[in-house]
Amino acid sequence: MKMSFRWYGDSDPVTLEYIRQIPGLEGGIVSAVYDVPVGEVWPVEKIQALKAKIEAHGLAFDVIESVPVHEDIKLGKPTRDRLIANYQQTIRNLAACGLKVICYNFMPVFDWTRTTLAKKLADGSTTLAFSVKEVEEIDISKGISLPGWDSSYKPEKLKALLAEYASVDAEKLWSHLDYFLKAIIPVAEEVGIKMAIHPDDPPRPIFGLPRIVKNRDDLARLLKIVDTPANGLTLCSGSLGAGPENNVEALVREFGGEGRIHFAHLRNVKITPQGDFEETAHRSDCGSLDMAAIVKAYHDVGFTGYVRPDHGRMIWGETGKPGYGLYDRALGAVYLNGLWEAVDKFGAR
Ligand code: DNO
Repeated sequence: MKMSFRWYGDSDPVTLEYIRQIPGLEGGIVSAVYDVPVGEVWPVEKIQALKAKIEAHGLAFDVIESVPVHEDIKLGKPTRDRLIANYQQTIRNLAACGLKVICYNFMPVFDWTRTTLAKKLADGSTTLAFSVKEVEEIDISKGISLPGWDSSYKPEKLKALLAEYASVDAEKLWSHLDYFLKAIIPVAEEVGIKMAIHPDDPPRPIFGLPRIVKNRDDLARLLKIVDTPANGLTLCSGSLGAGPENNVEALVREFGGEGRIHFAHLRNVKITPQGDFEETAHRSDCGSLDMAAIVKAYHDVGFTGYVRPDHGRMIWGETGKPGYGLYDRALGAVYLNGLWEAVDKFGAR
């Protein structure tokens, strides 16, 4: 596996100067072009400028997270054909610049969702948490008051968007994903890009919006739509692992064994049977997931793709983008590389 690290560009308080000091980042930086509106083509010049900046710090740039999918595509609106053509062109442009993997998601309206951005833990660190009850109590039709999303949509825009989704149930959303994949995967295949869909986080419908990439059967169905390696997964242990029915290690063995995982997000969560969870340090004994067993599963299936330590807690007084501080993610990268090195050198009993 190739360890990588997410960087949010020039506005990220975690700088490339700091990131390069983390040992073992063979997979380099995971980033994106952030100043092109969703749905428009990413110009080659912008991709190249980003790549040059990253490479100037001695780091590789192979993985994009994410090229966002416009809501009109998820809604199946007539405008989708133009937007899909733009997405295809962005794939071509990224390939022309030497990128290898594109992470994206197909979650309606909201990407990852939490109810608390800074839950205080016993050791004084803070972390992201999700409560089913709290999310059910949020009335987003009155305007949004959701941690991390407050300023993303004006209330009227959100209301209109939710109204449009009223007629999109899970099967409709599947048909829109089907249409999208059949259009973009052949392009990705032709130019040598691996598409890697990120699962829904948390893996359950929220605010009445369908979510269709949340468990083993969804992943299997999705991969069959275009049954070729270019149609692959970002297997996020924390997103899928927040679903009590999901066994992440088994998912790695099944889909990694079939060569369909191109990007692994590794983080730990402490979950309850009701679906509540909080994010923990990466170590196995801090959360509900056995990270050592998951890393071993990747090793056993001969995984050669990209990995990144996913969200970390906020520790040592750090402030910044929730989940994306430097310290806990750096500890995660080193811990996960250590697990890999141990399995690699000594096998596991
Ligand atoms: C959360 C991330 C997600 C991910 C997107 C991919 O921290 O893992 O926001 O980047 O879902 O499109």
